[in-house]
Amino acid sequence: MLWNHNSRSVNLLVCLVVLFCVGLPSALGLENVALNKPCTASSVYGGLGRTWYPSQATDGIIVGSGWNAGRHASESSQSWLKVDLERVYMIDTINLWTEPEGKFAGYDNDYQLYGSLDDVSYQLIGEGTLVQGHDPMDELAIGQSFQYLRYNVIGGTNWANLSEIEVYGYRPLAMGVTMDIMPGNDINPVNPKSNGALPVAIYGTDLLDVTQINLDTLMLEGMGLRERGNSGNLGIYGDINGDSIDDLMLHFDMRDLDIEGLDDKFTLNGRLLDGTHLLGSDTVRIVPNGVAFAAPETLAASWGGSGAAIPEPATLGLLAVGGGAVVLRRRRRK
Ligand SMILES: [Ca+2]
Ligand SMILES: [Ca+2]
Ligand SMILES: [Ca+2]
Repeated sequence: MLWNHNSRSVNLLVCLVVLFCVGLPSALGLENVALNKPCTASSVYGGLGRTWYPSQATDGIIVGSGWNAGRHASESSQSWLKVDLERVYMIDTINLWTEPEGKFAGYDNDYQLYGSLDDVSYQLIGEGTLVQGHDPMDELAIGQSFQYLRYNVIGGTNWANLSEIEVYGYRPLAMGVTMDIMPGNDINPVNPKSNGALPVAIYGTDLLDVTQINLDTLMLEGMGLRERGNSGNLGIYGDINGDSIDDLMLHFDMRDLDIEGLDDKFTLNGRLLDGTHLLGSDTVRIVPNGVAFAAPETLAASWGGSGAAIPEPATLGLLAVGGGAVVLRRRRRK
């Protein structure tokens, strides 16, 4: 039976249910989460006295305001528009609009719509044809979580264009963070029996102000934060990768490491002060007993605020709905 041999799966399932009951508002709470979000495009038409900017595809205006690539697209020479929702949203539906009026009525775009969590790996989530004037809108049911959407025009008689993309989603489920276990060490050796502290850096970005992270919520494979000495400080803020944006340096308490089911990926969960879930991950190498593990004092010294470049921040680790649920995992009591 499931909860006899794998209580972790049950915990996750319970957390998922809790998340859906508590975390997701009713359908009445749906809003256009693409409104005024940043867009980029493969090309932009700037003729006839005006420019059809990518940003006009998320300005909330359908008639007479949209992006135009200024070219015909084809399967082998596609034009695209990309929207960054700036957070991962659970998306219910997406409405795609071409011009409902205008002098090119009847001209069309064949499109494919893609979604992505990390702007690297994209998944096809819809396709169709938008016909100016005659059939200007497609409503696509999505039911998945994404941060990035890419509208690819793959053919049609009209220049590649999009008047508006409306993305109806729930409040942000999660935001990916770039983190580094043992900054300065590419291997990240972890002795699961250690009673020490595991140093972790979370890198600030234009989107992530690390001072807005709720430190009490951070959990890494069962570990919470360890106070630094007797200072009462749980984290130190400073720029450690030299990009002039403050980062957050933390010590996780190895005594709380959840040893059951340990593998070579450590996942970080937490929340911002506004409740947004944070998710990140980094790989580690589990090493046997007896391998020296740096004491917190040594690691603190090695950080020293030198601003030295850190070589290998982890690639963005994102888990969509399931990952968000892990946030609710309880800290193990000793
Ligand atoms: Ca528009
Ligand atoms: Ca590292
Ligand atoms: Ca930085």
